[in-house]
This record gives sequence, structure tokens and C-alpha cells, in this order.
Amino acid sequence: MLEPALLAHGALEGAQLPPDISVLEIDRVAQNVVKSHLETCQYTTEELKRLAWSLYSPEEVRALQSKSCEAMWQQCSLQISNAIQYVVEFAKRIDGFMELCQNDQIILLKAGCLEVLLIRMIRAFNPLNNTVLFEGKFGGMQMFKSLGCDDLIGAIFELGRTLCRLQLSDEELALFTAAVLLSPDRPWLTESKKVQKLQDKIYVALQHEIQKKHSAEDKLSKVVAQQTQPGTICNLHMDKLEFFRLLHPETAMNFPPLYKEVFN
Ligand code: CLR
Repeated sequence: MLEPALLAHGALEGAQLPPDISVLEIDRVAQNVVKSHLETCQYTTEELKRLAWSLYSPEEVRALQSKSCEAMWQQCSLQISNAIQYVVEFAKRIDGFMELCQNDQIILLKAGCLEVLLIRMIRAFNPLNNTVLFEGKFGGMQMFKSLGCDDLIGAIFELGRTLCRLQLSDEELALFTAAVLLSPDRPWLTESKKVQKLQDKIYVALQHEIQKKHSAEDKLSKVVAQQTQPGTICNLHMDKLEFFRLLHPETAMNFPPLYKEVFN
């Protein structure tokens, strides 16, 4: 019996080499994406390993907790927009990204940069003691108490733990974040077919990378399943930001320009 093509090849099995993509091309895609990631990941793995030992002391945590909500938001948005600059640079270095029309580049970055940031967070997240890198030292979620959004912070830490369990290598992380950035289903894209083609190649490269190290595991589907979670968190972040803007319009006006541009 004839099966509908879509059922015969689910999105993931579909990551088998389409006839018009050569192994060579997939290797080139992988190399470009991994290099771009390593050049723009803000901290080297060695730096992060060293930093994992410097934890905030209980006094320092208390000092952070007693900050005003506005001051803490200001501090966090500064850190986030700093990190987003690296994500933007990562996107620019992915072959094909700069060839998209400027409208689409902006749409992809606006929609994807926080998701990518949250996935990149696993490099700076220590699941052993549930701490994350913030302004040069590691600390737990209590640090962010004064923001008044424990649910959002809880979800971010939960995501960190879940993603860390996948034990992604830098190569896998690079390809995964590139695939998230190049999502063809973002609203208002004008050339989503072009984006789809770029993402297809990246998924094939990701599958190859995973097969290299892990014997026929369903890791790809696990990795891809995670893609929805950062999205949910991003919506939660937008809600909080909107709420914060209502409460503290002056502080929100003074958020770093990049943070405002991305989230306005
Ligand atoms: C993510 C990986 C980047 C470096 C980096 C910079 C800023 C960090 C971010 C990482 C992880 C999440 C983080 C953020 C600063 C504030 C934010 C710790 C490590 C916490 C979760 C607070 C969020 C507050 C809301 C206002 C969104 O390479």
C-alpha cells in the first residue's frame, strides 16, 4: 500500500540526505557552523571550567536579593543584551544568513536570539549544584529573587537541567542553535523556503554529528523536542517584560538599546 510521503518520512527521518545535497556540502555546513559557534560563544570551555569554582558567597547572594526590582532588571537586561550581541555575530557568520533579505534576518534574530541564548546557557550552567554564571560568578536561582518572577527563573533553571542531561557537545550545540535560528516557521518571513533549505542542511549535519558519537540513539528527536521549551520561556519573558514596563516605565526606557530592539 502507498503511504503518504509525509508519514513515510517523518520530519526527522527526512533528515536523510536529499538527493541534491552531497556529503561534502554537509561537512562544509557543519564546519562553518561549528567554527562560527566557537568564535562567538563568549566563554571558552576552559574558562567556564575554571569559573565553575567561583561561587557567590551567601553575603553576596543576600546583597543581590536586597537590590530593588528595577536595579536587578537593569543588571540582567545588560547581561542578556551583551550575550545577545554574540548570538547576532554567530548568526552573521553562518553561511547563507547574510544572503537572506534584511527583513528576514531581523525576523529570525528577534524570534530566535533568546531561545539560542537559553540553549547556550547550558555551557554556563552547572547541573551538579544548580548554578548559573551571572556577572562572572556562579549562583543559584535565589540570586534573582528581587526580580519577582520566580516562575520564569524556575522555568529557566529547569530548562538548564533538562538540556544538560542531553550532554550536548559544542559541535551539537552549534548545529542545534543554528537550526533554531534558521526556523522557517517564524511569522512574517518573506523567503521561508530559503530559510527551510538552510535549516534542512543543518539538521542533516546535526544528525551526522550525533551518529558519529552516539550509537543510533534517538537523541536528535530528544534534542528537537526541547526546541519548544525555550519558546515557552520566551513568551513568559515577554509577559514579564510587559508587566515590568507598566510598573516601571522609566527603568524600561533605559534598558540597553539592543535588549529593547529585540524585545520591543
Ligand atoms: C547564557 C549564556 C551566555 C552568557 C550568559 C549571559 C547572561 C546570563 C545567561 C548566560 C543565562 C541566563 C541569565 C543571564 C543573565 C540573567 C539571566 C543568568 C549565562 C537570568 C536567568 C535572569 C533572567 C531574568 C529575566 C529578566 C529574563 O553565553
